[in-house]
Amino acid sequence: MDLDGIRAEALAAIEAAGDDEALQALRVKYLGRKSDLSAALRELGNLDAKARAEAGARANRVKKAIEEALEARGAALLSQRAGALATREWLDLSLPAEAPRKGHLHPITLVEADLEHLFRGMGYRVVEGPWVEDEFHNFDALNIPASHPSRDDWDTFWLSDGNLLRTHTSPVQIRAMRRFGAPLRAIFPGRVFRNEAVDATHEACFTQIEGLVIDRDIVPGHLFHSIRAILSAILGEEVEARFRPSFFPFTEPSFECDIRRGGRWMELCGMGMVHPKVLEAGGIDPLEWTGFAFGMGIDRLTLMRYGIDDIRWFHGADLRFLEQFGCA
Ligand code: FA5
Repeated sequence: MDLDGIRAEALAAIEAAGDDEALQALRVKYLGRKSDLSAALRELGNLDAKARAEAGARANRVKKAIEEALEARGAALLSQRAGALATREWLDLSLPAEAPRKGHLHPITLVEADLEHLFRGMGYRVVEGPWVEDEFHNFDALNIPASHPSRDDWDTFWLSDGNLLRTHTSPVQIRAMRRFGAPLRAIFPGRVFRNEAVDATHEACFTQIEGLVIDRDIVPGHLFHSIRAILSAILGEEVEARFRPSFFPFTEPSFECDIRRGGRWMELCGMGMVHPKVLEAGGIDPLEWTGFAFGMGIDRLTLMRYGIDDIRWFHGADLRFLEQFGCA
């Protein structure tokens, strides 16, 4: 084939090549050792000097043209691929990001956090106890032996292994006394469980915050003052609180605190001076140390704080209720 024919055919084929593999095959076909161009170059030796120089120069121009065409087509194919990739995986980094959907704290958690903050400011440490308790910590060590009728006041969820879901946060009193000894100033917030009929002010799973202060010469006045200080910090001064005598096996004397808002009284908190038997069970000498303890219902405090009429809203699935407590 003549050189012009080789060149025309090669350039047309290169222009039509669809990918790198086809281009490589064309490179071999038109520039390889067995190509027509190589054969033509080999034949140059048979020509006389002048014709050889002329034909050699022509052959080299054809070779160069083919090489350039191969390179140009290769570059074109590469930019085609890059263009396709850019279309497929297009990303505009200047667009504003979609804001993530933010959750927020549950109203009970908000009140619990405020309580913890206030108590920490008064020098209390925060201690948590287990939800699954044993009979000893939940009852016996709190001066409630098996035969004692007051055990029936707590409708207990018993577990098959003899343990139970704690019915109040008071068992943590024993754990904390044994762990830290006296003097002690601590709160124990957390979930408690009772197999109880649910209504507007009673849940089967609710949250308490227990407080325990052990020191020398503690008197009920310390207790009343502390409770009033906390309540007015959480609810504001306009809340009325009253203390009345009550009974708990683990405190003597015992009291209950009710609060009133909007004309309605609600029982909020059990409390009293720690019973000597409980101090003993906690490994603390009742002749040397005295103390007060209280157990407050955080769910009820939250009802009062936000003017909510029914405790069942807290664990219902209605997000319209919960979303009112998110920050804007
Ligand atoms: C107790 O649980 C005692 N452990 C409190 C205590 C601690 C007394 C330390 C003395 C010393 P009581 O069962 O009354 O007591 O519960 C305490 C508070 O938890 C109640 O005043 C109330 O605010 C809240 N509470 C009780 N039952 C429920 C319930 N079913 N749903 C929501 N809140 C409840």
